[in-house]
Amino acid sequence: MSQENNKACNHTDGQNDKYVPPKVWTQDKENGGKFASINRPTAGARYEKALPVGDAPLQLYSLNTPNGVKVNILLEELAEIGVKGAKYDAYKIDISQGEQFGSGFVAINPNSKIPALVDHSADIAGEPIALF
Ligand SMILES: N[C@@H](CCC(=O)N[C@@H](CS)C(=O)NCC(=O)O)C(=O)O
Repeated sequence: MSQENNKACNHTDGQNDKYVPPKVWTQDKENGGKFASINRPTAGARYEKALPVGDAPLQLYSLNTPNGVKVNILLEELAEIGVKGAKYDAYKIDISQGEQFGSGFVAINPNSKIPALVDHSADIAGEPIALF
């Protein structure tokens, strides 16, 4: 890694020096904005909801946001050049309705962010691999 890159990755360097996160997060005021208002200083599922699972090796849970479509674009490009292992089923996770906080989604991405993908063609200790 170059010295310049090393500096850019060093989070104790520069503007974040003075920030000390609290031991316990509390929400003392409402956030503004459509998406900021759904954020909380906690993580984890907010309600029980299993995710659908289809027959394709890859199961994609996402939405057509600029971040969300990137995985679809990659998988479509791979299909175009004949990569059989890139076959996928896609499911909509409507982040404006809080679907990223359902228990099934949180189990594959504790960050509650789309896109998330589960690879059923690979496994670690008998479990499919979740990527996010
Ligand atoms: N680099 C980010 C991009 C994902 C991201 O920010 N997704 C947004 C939508 S584009 C999201 O899921 N937001 C829902 C939320 O914050 O509750 C990640 O993968 O963690």
